Amino acid sequence: MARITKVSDIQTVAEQLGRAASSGSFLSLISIWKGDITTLEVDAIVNAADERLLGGGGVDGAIHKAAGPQLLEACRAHKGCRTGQAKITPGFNLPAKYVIHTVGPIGEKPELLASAYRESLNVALHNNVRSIAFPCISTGVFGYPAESACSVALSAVEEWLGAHPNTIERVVFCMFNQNSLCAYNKLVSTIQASK
Ligand code: AR6
Repeated sequence: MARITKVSDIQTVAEQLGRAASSGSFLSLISIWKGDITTLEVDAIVNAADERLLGGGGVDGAIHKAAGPQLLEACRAHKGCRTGQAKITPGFNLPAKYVIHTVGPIGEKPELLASAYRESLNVALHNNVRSIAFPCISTGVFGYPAESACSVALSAVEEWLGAHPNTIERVVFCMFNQNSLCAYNKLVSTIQASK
């Protein structure tokens, strides 16, 4: 069994930067964390699925494997999910309580990618989720370049959190490879410099 990481053990970006961000500010609500999303103990992890919601490779395959076969049954009941939308299931054997399944675009389509982040957060809000972890949606099999995907992801989440204060307490951006981690860190430095 892989080691489980609790959200309370993950530093916020504000903490990582060693700066006193006012509570509720964007940098105090987000974390950049490197590792396997299936090992995170958060209220919800997000799955980068496809429109059929029947499992697949990449993070989708890893989540189904760790959650167990009940996840596929729960997904079937949803009868698919449109690109840019999101659906929720229990997490079954995962340390996360829920899985929010979203479908990112194939290729570089920023509006649909932003929608996948926003709709996942909307579904989270309606299910009283306080902590949520995202993988780098669309940047694997779906071929979205990591740097531009990170930029869309951070803007969409910042905008959503700004519009929904005092709701979700932590958004973890889960990086599985060095490429995505570098892209995120670069962007966070830019955000930090501009605030
Ligand atoms: N934890 C966190 N991130 C991961 C993990 C993991 N265990 N495994 C991979 N990643 P991808 P997509 C990262 O291809 O591009 C599936 O077959 C990976 O390094 O999983 O949205 C679905 O069924 C990359 O940065 O998703 C769809 O058919 C990111 O997750 C299709 O792939 C996304 O890569 C969706 O493609």
